[in-house]
Amino acid sequence: MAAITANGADTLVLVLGDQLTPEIAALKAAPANATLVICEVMAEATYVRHHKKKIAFLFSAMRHFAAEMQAAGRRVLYRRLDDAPALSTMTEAIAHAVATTGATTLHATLPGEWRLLREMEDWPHRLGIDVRLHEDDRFICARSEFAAWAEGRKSLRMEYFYRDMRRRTDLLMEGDEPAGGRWNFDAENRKAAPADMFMPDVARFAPDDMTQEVLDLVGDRFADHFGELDRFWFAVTRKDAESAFAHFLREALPRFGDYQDAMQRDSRFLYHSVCSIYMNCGLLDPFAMCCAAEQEYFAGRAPLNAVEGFIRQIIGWREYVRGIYFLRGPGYMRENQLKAIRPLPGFYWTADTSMECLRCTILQTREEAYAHHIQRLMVTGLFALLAGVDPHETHEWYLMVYADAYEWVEAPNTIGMSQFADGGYLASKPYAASGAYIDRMSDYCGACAYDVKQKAGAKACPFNYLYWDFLIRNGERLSRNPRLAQPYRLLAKMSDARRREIAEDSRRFLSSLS
Ligand code: FAD
Ligand code: DLZ
Ligand code: SF4
Repeated sequence: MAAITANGADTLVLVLGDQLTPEIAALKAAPANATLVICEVMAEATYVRHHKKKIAFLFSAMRHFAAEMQAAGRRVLYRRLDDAPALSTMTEAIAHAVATTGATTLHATLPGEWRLLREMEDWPHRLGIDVRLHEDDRFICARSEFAAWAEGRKSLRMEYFYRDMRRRTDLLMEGDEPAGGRWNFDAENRKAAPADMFMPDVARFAPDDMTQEVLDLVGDRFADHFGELDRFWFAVTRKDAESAFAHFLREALPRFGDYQDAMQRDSRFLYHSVCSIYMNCGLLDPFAMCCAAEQEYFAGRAPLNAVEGFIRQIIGWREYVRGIYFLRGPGYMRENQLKAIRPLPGFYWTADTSMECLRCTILQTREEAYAHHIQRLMVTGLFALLAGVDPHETHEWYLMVYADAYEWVEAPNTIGMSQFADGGYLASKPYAASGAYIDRMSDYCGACAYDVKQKAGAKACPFNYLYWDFLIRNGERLSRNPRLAQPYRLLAKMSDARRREIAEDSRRFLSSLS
């Protein structure tokens, strides 16, 4: 698709790579003859060095979106990465668009990262244009509404926020009561998957010519970024993303709840939707997805524990973490209340480790730019937490390696939920566990060089001693947490010899990482 020059329009509408929604706020607010500006820029692909598949996915989805908007009669100014003159930042791209069109007004929708918001706030002054920034109404809860909900609360637990969202959306409600008499069916959603169970595959789409062109570009220009480009199967249009979601409703939703926390070596997606990629860039509408899932329950095609669990992840967790991100401000990404300073181990990039759970999850991440929630939280996240890895490094890793990662959703999950670096603002206790958790929920341990049943020594599963070492190391900060009372009681009864053994195993193992 050739770049198109706009003539004379005095209004631009910026559509970012994660705003590919025809009804996005800025497009609704601007006049119909305004020029859409969509730009591939180096700075957005490299402010962290994103996974190759993530860049290819977004560039291809942006190009397809631009073509659709043009076909629908909209005027589009599309900049490809290699278009001349070379422009490397969003500010430079907008300055160029302003200069070539003579525009005086720019409509934009609130970006999902503080970094870009700060850059945009400078545009009226730097570029001499009137910038009209609109709230992103693809989210159910506006930033101001979340702030009002949070105001004066001692603790911001997701569960209470979620109940309000259920009432507000009327999803799975029977009058004022939750369907089935309970708000949350999570207790039923913790089954391990049997080895011989049928697993549906994710919906896969062959790259068309436009995607192939982008794959060549990314392979050439981002060759040294993490991740593999082969076997690219993501949907890059709304139509295909909708059919991927329909495939999930049909094939996987009924068992989504039961096996939500399960992990399997040979099944990378289990019963997950693999739709965050599409939702987060605007190809799918989260609320419409929840309504469609609710219909599956009403029609008797999916059980309540599955449908409630799915809806909770979206109107609960997804909205809640965004609220936290904007409430806590740009300093949140630097929080480090456990004072963890270890560099991220090199195997997070190479998958070269004898710990099978980490090896499989990182390998999958390298190949797919996807891992499901429990792999992120209870494998890579758990290891970084227990090993005391600098949370900012961990945060940047997650932001780089997953195709669905934008700071508004990634940072609260990493800094708050996974690394407890905000000291418990988001989570009531750290997600710390020994190898027994991974053994119960996965088939990784049977194929591992370490023994999950051994507690000490060179063969023992490292999670088993690192768990206790983490609790001992952070005793001053964590031992008064009521939700950790039981492990700290056990620790109080532990012999000095056993404590020395834990310290020695941990020291030996952790020093081998560097
Ligand atoms: P499913 O299991 O099918 O869940 C359905 C949907 O619920 C997801 O598509 C997603 O939109 C939403 N959802 C589920 N859990 C969460 C959550 N904790 N926070 C927000 N939304 C949620 N999710 C991202 O979208 N982008 C990220 O960058 C991201 N980084 C994460 C980092 C860490 C350390 C952890 C622990 C979690 C992170 N998550 C992130 C949340 C979650 O892991 C992903 O949303 C999920 O794995 C996406 O896969 P799926 O679409 O198959 O999800
Ligand atoms: C992630 C990303 C990448 C890789 N490239 C672009 C791009 O070239 N142009 C663009 O508009 N957006 C891109 N994005 C998404 C932005 O980084 C995202 O909009 C901000 O981080 C705010 O969420
Ligand atoms: Fe992971 Fe430990 Fe199991 Fe190995 S034994 S797969 S390191 S939990």
